[in-house]
Amino acid sequence: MKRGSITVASYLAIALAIVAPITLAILVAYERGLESAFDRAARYAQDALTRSETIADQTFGAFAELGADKQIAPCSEANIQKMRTFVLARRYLKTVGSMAGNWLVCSSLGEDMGGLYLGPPDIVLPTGLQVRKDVRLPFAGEETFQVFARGGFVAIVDLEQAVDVTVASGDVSIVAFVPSVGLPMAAVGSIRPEWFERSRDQGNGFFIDSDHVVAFSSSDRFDLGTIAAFPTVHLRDEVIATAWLAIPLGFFGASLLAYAVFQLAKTQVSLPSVIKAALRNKEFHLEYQPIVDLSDRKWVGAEVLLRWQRADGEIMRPETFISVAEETGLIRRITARVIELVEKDAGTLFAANPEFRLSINLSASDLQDECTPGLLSRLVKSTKAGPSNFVVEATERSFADPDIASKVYRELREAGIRIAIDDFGTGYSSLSSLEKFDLDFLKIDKTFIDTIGTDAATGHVIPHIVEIAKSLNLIMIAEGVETEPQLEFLRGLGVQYAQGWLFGKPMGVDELQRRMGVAPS
Ligand code: G
Ligand code: G
Ligand code: MN
Repeated sequence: MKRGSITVASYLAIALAIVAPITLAILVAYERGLESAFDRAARYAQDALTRSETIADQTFGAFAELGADKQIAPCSEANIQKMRTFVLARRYLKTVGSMAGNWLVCSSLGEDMGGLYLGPPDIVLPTGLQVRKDVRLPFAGEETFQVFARGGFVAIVDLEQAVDVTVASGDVSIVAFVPSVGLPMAAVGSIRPEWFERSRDQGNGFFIDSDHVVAFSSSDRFDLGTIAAFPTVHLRDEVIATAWLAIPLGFFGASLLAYAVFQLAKTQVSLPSVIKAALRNKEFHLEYQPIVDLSDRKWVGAEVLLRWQRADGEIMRPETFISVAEETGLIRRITARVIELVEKDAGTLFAANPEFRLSINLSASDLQDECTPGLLSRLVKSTKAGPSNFVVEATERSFADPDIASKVYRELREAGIRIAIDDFGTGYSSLSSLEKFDLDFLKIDKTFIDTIGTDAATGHVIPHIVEIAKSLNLIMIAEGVETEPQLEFLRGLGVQYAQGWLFGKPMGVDELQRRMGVAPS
């Protein structure tokens, strides 16, 4: 990624870090609000249904009780007494009685109530139940009642009690109705006719109808259903109530995230200037990891590894800064510094061991930089070493575009410096592009060495890599060898050199010097 796009990306990331948690908080608040509004409406509908079912139980219970003994005359003193005790114990029943035609003949209120004309039923339900709605009784003033009759008996109830449930606000509408005929029996508030349609034959449920939260319940014992509804303004209130909690949490999450992204972006953006300061302050040094000959374990060379120790003691690994250095062109100065540092160490190394080989890592852009061969030629001259004392390591990626790499490559060749393909097998280069170059070494990547002796899928790759190396006439160096069995396996395949913790970790030049003297031969 280029510097500019990193900055844009980090602004986007910060914006996202702020917007995402808050949006999430609002969504959560809405979900919660909706849930609690539906819960509330469902509770009202269920409450009304329970009451309605009790009323139905008491009504049908009365019919069964009064008609139980066919021997007793319906309006006998004994039966009227029975009616009285029955009503007394039934909360929703006002009166029960006996009917003839549309006349109430007698009732629990006494014989004197006989001869009250109730009028024809408003509707007769499929079950044979006659329903008279809003009936006035002479002694009850303005109050209206519902009259149910079947088989010559009548139950007079106050159905308003069914929908008289405790509610949290004055604008709740509740209706108890007969689903089979869509007949409302008792209601508070206003009910839209289409709600009956939507709630019929569906058990329990809820929906939002433009500006109302609606819940419905239906009885599985009676032809009875209830609907409760209230305006969605309450939903908004619930959402706002939840949002008061969720949004601050969202803000908190947002600021944490934004801070983290900002810090990350800052180190990314400021890394180039920190690298420049590190170059000025000489914070870079080198370590050397021995490369051994597998036939006798002799230390024949070393890979030069760059280390950056910051003022606070923190060691920065090349992975963290090489790519940024490449993007910003700072790699040129870093490579120049590496060569400068090698120049200082090389003299003593070669004096003790003239055949010793130093491998210097070059990045892909070093291989496109026309100054690189010059830098290396000067190194060869100033160390009074031969060109074969130096190897440059470049990844497969560096050779991916033969046209770009070839000029620097040719000059290095001409100077007699040898070239290794680093991390072989992990890049994307095609073999045909590698074939265009005449190279010297192939470094088998540690990921393949790790699979030796395991049954990982990539475990069978090494023999193929060895084939490729042999066909391209390349000397092999295995990287990251940690165990004797790995060493034996590689030696068996004809791999000539290796590098790894089995022989030595990266170390300072003094330690390298000292241990070279005592290395096994
Ligand atoms: O040992 P270390 O973890 O530092 O190696 C990590 C990677 O960094 C290796 O792939 C190595 O090739 C790369 N590297 C180490 N030193 C240098 C250097 O001086 N220049 C470049 N371009 N890459 C290096
Ligand atoms: O340039 P290259 O990609 O080969 O870098 C080698 C890296 O591998 C360095 O970071 C070095 O410290 C690391 N390394 C070298 N030998 C071993 C080893 O035997 N085991 C492990 N775990 N790492 C190693
Ligand atoms: Mn390397």
